[in-house]
Amino acid sequence: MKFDVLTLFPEYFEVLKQSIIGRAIKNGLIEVNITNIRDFSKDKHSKVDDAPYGGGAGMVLMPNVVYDAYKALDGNDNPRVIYLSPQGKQLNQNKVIELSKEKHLILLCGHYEGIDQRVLDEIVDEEISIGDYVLTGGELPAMVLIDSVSRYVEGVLSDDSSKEESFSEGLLEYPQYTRPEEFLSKKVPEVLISGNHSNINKWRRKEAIRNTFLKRPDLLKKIELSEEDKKALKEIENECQNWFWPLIFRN
Ligand code: 4FV
Repeated sequence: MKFDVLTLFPEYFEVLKQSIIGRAIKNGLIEVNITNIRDFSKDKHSKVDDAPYGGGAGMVLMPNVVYDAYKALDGNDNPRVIYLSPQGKQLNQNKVIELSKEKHLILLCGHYEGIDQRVLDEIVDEEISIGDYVLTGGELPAMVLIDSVSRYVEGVLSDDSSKEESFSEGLLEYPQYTRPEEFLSKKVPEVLISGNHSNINKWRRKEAIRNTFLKRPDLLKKIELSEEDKKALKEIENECQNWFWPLIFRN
């Protein structure tokens, strides 16, 4: 999978050379090319931004430098152009999985007040946001997208942990434990050291439902629960009732 990034701050992406993504790049599983938009400024001072027509605060990235940087990329394999912006649809696991099926993504990183609308209309296929807050630039969102999408590229993750994780089935994850068996006089749940894998899976499914019920009940509405899940959810609701009401009516 190939990522082309158009940015004014290529140094931002040095961190991608670390850890799992760094190894995936070294092993040729993914390719990340960083293009500095400023290299396409024909201005003697490498100017890339200008004041907004109509007045107002801040500066706007000029259309021609962005367009020339884009045109310099190889577009033979019909790349999908994504503009990272707060106006985009929010990135979620389903979108991540969808994008991981693409061969070539071009990620356009904004800065200042944004980019001239005419070049966006000309080259952008899709706008994606990583959340309803304003950042100083699109670089961090681009890295969030590269990291989350690369995890679905075959071979990037050593084991198939991407298959069973938060949001993979629309549920949050179950709690994890590892050695030591006792920590601050807290023991690991018995079932996890029982070796009985069907009980372990049942327990993990129930705890995933519990976490989702307590932390993201909105997700529960979006997924199809099995009869066993519904039974587990009922038990969880009752358990919550048992500690909730006494709390409310404690004298
Ligand atoms: C952003 C976001 C974001 C807006 C102005 C860059 C900044 C500046 N991008 N998800 N949230 N972008 O805040 O994607 O151009």
